[in-house]
Amino acid sequence: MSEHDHGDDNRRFPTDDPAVVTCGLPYANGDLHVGHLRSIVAGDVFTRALRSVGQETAFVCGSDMHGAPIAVEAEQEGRSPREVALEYHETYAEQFPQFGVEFDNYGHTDEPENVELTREVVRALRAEGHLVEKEVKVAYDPTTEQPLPDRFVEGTCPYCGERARGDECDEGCGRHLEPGEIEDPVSVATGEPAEYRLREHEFFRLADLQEYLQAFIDRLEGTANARKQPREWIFGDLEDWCITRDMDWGIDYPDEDGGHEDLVLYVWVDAPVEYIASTKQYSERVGAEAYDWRAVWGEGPDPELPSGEERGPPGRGDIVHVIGKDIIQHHTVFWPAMLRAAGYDEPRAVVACGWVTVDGEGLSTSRGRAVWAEEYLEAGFEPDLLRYYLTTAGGFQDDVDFSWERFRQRVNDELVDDLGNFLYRSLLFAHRNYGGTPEADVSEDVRAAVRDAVEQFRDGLDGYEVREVGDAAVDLARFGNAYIQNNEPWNLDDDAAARVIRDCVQIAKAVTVLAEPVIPDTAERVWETLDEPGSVHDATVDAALETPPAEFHEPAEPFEPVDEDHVADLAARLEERVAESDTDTETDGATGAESETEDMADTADTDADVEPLTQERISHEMFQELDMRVGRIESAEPVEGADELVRLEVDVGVDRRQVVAGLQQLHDVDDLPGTRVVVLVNLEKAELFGVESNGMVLAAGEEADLLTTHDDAALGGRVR
Ligand code: B3M
Ligand code: ZN
Repeated sequence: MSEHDHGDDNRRFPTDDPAVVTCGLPYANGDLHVGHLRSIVAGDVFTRALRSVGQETAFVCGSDMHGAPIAVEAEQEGRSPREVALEYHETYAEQFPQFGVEFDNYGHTDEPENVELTREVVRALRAEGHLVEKEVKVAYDPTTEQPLPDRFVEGTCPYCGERARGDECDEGCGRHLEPGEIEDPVSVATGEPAEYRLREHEFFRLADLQEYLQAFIDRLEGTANARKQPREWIFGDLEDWCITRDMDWGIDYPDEDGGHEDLVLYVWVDAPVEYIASTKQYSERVGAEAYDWRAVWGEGPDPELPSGEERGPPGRGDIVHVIGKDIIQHHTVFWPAMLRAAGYDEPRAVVACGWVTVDGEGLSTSRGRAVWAEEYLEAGFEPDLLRYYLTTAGGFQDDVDFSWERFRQRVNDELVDDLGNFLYRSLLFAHRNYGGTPEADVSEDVRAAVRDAVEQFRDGLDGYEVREVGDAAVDLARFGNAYIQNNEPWNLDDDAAARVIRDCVQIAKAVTVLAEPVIPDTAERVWETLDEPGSVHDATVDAALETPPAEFHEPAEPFEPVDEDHVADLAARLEERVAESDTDTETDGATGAESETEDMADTADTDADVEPLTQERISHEMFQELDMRVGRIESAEPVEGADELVRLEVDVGVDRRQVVAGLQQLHDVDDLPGTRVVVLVNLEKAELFGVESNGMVLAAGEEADLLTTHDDAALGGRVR
């Protein structure tokens, strides 16, 4: 078992059941950019990796056609939402494969399969008694007399006070907002203040599923953010969720009783159902013997079973959702509640990635601060390079920064110098001197190194850490480079040289197999050089230790270095675009809502994984001023009204301290008591959300890994 962040009871892949990997559906209202590509490529890498450990799996997605964002865009263009959405959908369907993303099915939410399945789910929710009708305040445009759902209205977030758009506090606390919640609503179309009027809507009583969700979240696998963040909601008051909207564009609310003909379903009802619909389409195309969607998703609504209580234990399909971290709530609260109530199986894992920033600042399509899919391809770069960058630039939950210069550096240092160089020099040596794989046995050391790399790859997969999957191949190639260097086969006699080269060819083959998920095109070319039968796509990790062909072709350099001037041009173009859009928005009178991230620009070309080391030194005296003590957490509870903060009581031997720490999203609050920690006790006091914090608990990295002691240092003992 690995040390990664998956519970000990995780089953390892492959399982005996078919799996499905899904990616968050892109809204069909804008061009694809690196932000979309990060999670979509990750889904593709994850799927390929699953297949290479022998897991049967489907990989599905689709375009999200409904919802206010598309209706807004269509209105601005004076076209119908369907027309606009279909156009984007077709572009996406074409562009994903250009990045090596091979969905088994790419559908869209406006297709009949999804419409039908969605309505069936809603009918099941009603049959199970989970729907209630309520009057709510809905924003209205007083001039046009039109209701203003979701993105048609902007205002202030009632939770954090930031500017918010419709159903989402996208610049502040990130919460989902219910209709009527936004304060000081303004119509997006007219810029005029909106009014609130009472309207009748359908609500899903999530509290009915609360007990189920509490057990579900304990079982859920995936990244820590997806497993921890929802606990706050699931263990708090689960409010009713409004599932209808006053709009024309969307799936009609299945209104058998009449009175609600004018309502459509909220986009977040039908969007995730496309995961099922898309799997079903795939299954129907290849036949249920080849892949049965019901084996993954379960039986679905059962008309014979009117009451949820009679439902059996929850089914557990091997369903893995790969998403962006902004939609964790939808995938860990609303969606599993819908699935459960409708008799479908629940997700096994939710894997949520961080943002992509560009040159150290938030990606912003409206401000031109984005790298577009089309732009990248037009610049003539191989898709593999960007796949590698996005997959391995940081931990999956971390934000990853893209800059053209950093792109050049990483491609040239890691892909060209490490991976490419190893493959090229070892296969060229083998080809020139032996015409292929020399006859010799692979050494035990090299076998062990290959086995370790395979284990690293598997651990990455089982721990839902896509970067590790990518790193396994590059790390092994680095080992290979060092191996050649240390053994100097060019100075050895024939027999000894043959043994070293035999080892290197084996490493090269293993690297190729392990690299396939991240850089499939390159891996395929090397596979062909090796004259291996079939496609590396179909090879499993077992092939890493199988003997390569005795004869193979002369290799070519696997990667071309990225040229400095080329990326400088691209960077300049990007900068210009942002500057132009800044002057545009300034003349519009808009405020710089993203200015808080501006000072990060200086760090843009440093390593996105790790902060650079501080250069200025401090004196020993200064260090002595930090009074750090061994402590033990005695109690922990969430701070009311704060998403991240926990109030801790910490015993520091000579005193008991109340400390407020940002641990709520990253740790099980209930598990904290008993943990030994290191506390900075002479930090000035602070007040957070009305709670005094008297000290600081030390933690490392993005996941707030708590610093502890390993033997039994006494409480209150000084840390030096
Ligand atoms: N269409 C896009 C987003 O909010 C949204 C995802 C749907 S996934 C079911 O990231
Ligand atoms: Zn907010």
